[in-house]
Order: sequence, then structure tokens, then C-alpha cells
Amino acid sequence: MISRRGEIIFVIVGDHQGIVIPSLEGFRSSSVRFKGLRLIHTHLHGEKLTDDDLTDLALLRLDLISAVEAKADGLPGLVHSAHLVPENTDGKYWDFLPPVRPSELEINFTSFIAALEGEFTGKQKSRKVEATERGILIRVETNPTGDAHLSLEELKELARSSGVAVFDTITQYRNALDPRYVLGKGKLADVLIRAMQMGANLLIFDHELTPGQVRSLADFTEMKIVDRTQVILDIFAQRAHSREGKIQVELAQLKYLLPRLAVKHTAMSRLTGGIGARGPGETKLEINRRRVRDRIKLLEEDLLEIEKARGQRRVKREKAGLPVISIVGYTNAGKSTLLNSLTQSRVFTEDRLFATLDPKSSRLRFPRDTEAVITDTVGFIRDLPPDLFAAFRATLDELHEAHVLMHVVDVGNPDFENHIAAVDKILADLEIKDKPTLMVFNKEDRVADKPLLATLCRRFNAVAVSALDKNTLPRLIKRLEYLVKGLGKQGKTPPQGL
Ligand SMILES: Nc1nc2c(ncn2[C@@H]2O[C@H](COP(=O)(O)OP(=O)(O)OP(=O)(O)O)[C@@H](O)[C@H]2O)c(=O)[nH]1
Ligand SMILES: [Mg+2]
Repeated sequence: MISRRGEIIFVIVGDHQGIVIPSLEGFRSSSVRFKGLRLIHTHLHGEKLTDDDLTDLALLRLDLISAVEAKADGLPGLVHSAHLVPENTDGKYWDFLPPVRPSELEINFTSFIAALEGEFTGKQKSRKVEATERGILIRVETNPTGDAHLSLEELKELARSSGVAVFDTITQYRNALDPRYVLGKGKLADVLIRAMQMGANLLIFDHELTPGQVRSLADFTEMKIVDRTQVILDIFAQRAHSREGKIQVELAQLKYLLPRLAVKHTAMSRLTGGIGARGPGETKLEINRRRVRDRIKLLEEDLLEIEKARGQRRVKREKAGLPVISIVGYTNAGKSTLLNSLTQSRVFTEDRLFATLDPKSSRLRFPRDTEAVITDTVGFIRDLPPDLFAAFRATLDELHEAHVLMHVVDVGNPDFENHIAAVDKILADLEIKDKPTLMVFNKEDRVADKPLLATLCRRFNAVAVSALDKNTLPRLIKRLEYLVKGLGKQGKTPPQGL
């Protein structure tokens, strides 16, 4: 193993089967640069570079890998060399130098590697991405008929919402997740080359990673490793504005962090920062488990105080005697937009997941003088991280007060049926499934096939609307009013025409 300056860094002796390369920790560690080391080794049977050689080239981000044929008489045969190549349209990861005898090897390595590195940086820069977090999304799919692409699509949205530029998505089909690396090692090598070619510095897994997996992956790739839960926590951390929201998010982050603090390792710095090191990240890294626990206790007490105050507000509202309609639904379904349209209010909405973290209530006046309070909620998502669910449980518990639920669905999303199922599951977990519920298929403007939409509406007993178009709302309002007035007479189907 030779450094750029031509120093011999390691002499490795193996047997006829292979060599063991020592840890290269301490050498240039950046996922977007070469290690500054080249590996020159012998092949006893005169083979060219093997797949294993090329995998090592990638995984170790070597400057160059060379294999010298060792002939039976002990003399060297040809030298075979390969190096990584910048991003290219052929999807090529490496290139070979023409095999020559060692004495004929006329290459000025210093200028060669400088030029190659220049090409890499040039390609990486050509992306002109502002985001400091440039990620590759990874999913291992064990069920070949599963919804891998939909799940990745959602992860992409989550990543985007948290401010990450997504450079690539990679799916590997396997019988089971690799216990250490999630992916197979060969695939991981591909991912690393992609990352280096594109200048990505972050791997986001569409799985919940164990602390051990994060450590192995971080050590192995020298990239920041993040799982789906962390992305969601990160969005929440960016979005929480109210005191309660902030406490809830910090609580969830600390609870997520706690079991991972046991793993004391250098990878911690990459592990705990969250995506952009927001929330209780880097600065609190040194605090030990006990202090984390103390903090959790403190936050939980604060939260109790706030809940008490909220309970009092609630009592006031009940005195006002107005029926309460709660809007629930998957994140980005258009809940806040619908609330705005229905009540002429101006709650913040955005084409991002989890736009609303501090839900608002408004008054809704029906045409015939009935009035109701209508409340927005935090969006739901499938496989909600349990710590987050626990932290927001209090907010969600307000749903118990609701007299009527309005379940808003983005019917334009190809995955909408899974979204409905995910929302139903969370409502069941909260034990509020039995309330009179109006199913609202929002974003009908995004469904071109109107007969299909009509069929879907019948099947789910839903009203189709477009929250952006007030003309589509009267039917929804009528049905809401019917539900609100008919409180107590649950399960009755609405009369014809509603
Ligand atoms: N085309 C179309 N877009 C819509 C419609 N309703 C809402 N949107 C858009 O969908 C995006 C999400 O809307 P929000 O109201 O923020 O969604 P939400 O359900 O409150 O989302 P969270 O608070 O993040 O859970 C915004 O960009 C809206 O403009 C609709 O009927 N048609
Ligand atoms: Mg919202």
C-alpha cells in the first residue's frame, strides 16, 4: 500500500487465497475524496483484476489498484491496474489501464491522480446544488411484489421536506436484510462509488436501523448515515414553533438518542447530529445518559403543565357548547388548505410533509346558522416513529374531544389506499375509530379519470373536493352539517343527493 508521496504504508502478507487489508482509519476520511493510497499486489495465477479487487478499490476509495502477475519462475508478468471514474452516461464505475510489463509502466502517478481528482470534483460541482446535505436513498426490499417504489417515493418527499437534495435512490432485492450493513457488501460498494461520483455525503435508509448497523455503516462508508425515523424527527425539529411542539420534538429526539448513547464510538458524531445537526445534536453530544434521562424527565413535567393549561382551554370551549369537527389525514393530504377554504382563514400550508405541527382551530359557520369549531391536526404517516407518536399523543388526544372527524385523503396520490389504512390504524391506536367520520377525497383535480373517481367515492362513501376550488365545497359542507346536526344518530346513511 503506497501513499501519494511514494511511501510504503503497509506491507501485507497473505496466502494463496487472499490478503487482509488493515483498517485505513486515520487516512483522508471524506466520502467524496480518494484515500490517497494505492494497493499493489500479486496474483499467483496470472488472473486479471478480480471482482473482489474492484470492490476493494471502491470500498476503500483507493487511488488505484494494481495486480502484478507472479509467474511460476518468480518473475513478474503483466501489471493490471484499475481506477474509479467520474460520473458518466454509461454508468461505468471504473476503468482499466492497458496491461504492461512493470518495466514499461510509464505513468506519472502524481499528475495522473491530480487530473483524475480534478475530473471528479468538476463532475461533482456540475450539480450546482445548494443543499449541504446531498443524499442517496437506500431501500432493501424483501418482498418482490411489495411497494418499494412507493415507499421510496415517500422517503424522497420526507428527505426533500427536511432540506436534503436527493441525488439517487437505490433499491436492492434480497431475501433478508444484511444484519450488519442492511445491503449486501457488493451493492454497498456500488453505492459508495455512486456517492463519490456524485459528491453525496449522506445515506438515508428506508428502514429503522439498529445502533449497531449505523455504526458499522458509518465506519465502513465514512458517510453520514440516517434512517427514516431520523428524517421525520428532523422535519419535526425544523417545524416546531410553539413551546409545546418544541418540547415534544426534543423529547422524541432524546428518547431516540438514549438507547444509541450506549454505543460509545467515533461514529456517534455522525449518528447523533440529525440531518443538519438540529435539535439536541452536536452540542449536547457529550452529555451522558444520566443527563439525558434528567432532561427527559424535566421535559415531561413541562409538558404536563402545558397539558393542564390546555385542559382548561378545552373546558372553556365546551362551555361554548359548539360541536367540534377535527380534520385528520395523511401528511400533505391538504388538511390545512381545506380548513383555510372552509373558514376563510390563513393557516400555513405548503407542499411539504408535516407543514403543520401546531394545529389551529377556527370557527365554521354553516349556511343555516349552525356553528362548529373546526380543528386541524398534525399529519399522519405510516410507521410513525413510536417516540414521536408518544410525544405527540397529548396533541392527538384532543381528537377525543371531537364530535365529528373529517378524514382528508389526497386521492391523487397513487398510494392513497395505504394512506387511508395508515390513518385508520393510528385512529384505532388512539381509540377514536368510532366517531362519525366524513371521508373527503381531496385534490380531485389531480384525478383525470372521473368515472373512476366516482366509483372510488361510492366505495369509500367519500365526497370528492378540491380544497383549492371553493366551488367544489358546497356538497362537503352539506354533508358536514348533516353529520353535525345528526350527532347521536350515527351510522345513518345520508339521504339521497348528499
Ligand atoms: N392540486 C391540488 N393541490 C392541493 C389541493 N389541496 C391542497 N393542495 C396542495 O397540497 C399541499 C399540501 O397542502 P396542506 O394543506 O399543507 O396539507 P396538510 O394535509 O395540511 O399537510 P401537513 O400539515 O403537512 O400534514 C399544498 O401544496 C397545497 O397547495 C387540491 O385540492 N388540489
Ligand atoms: Mg397542514
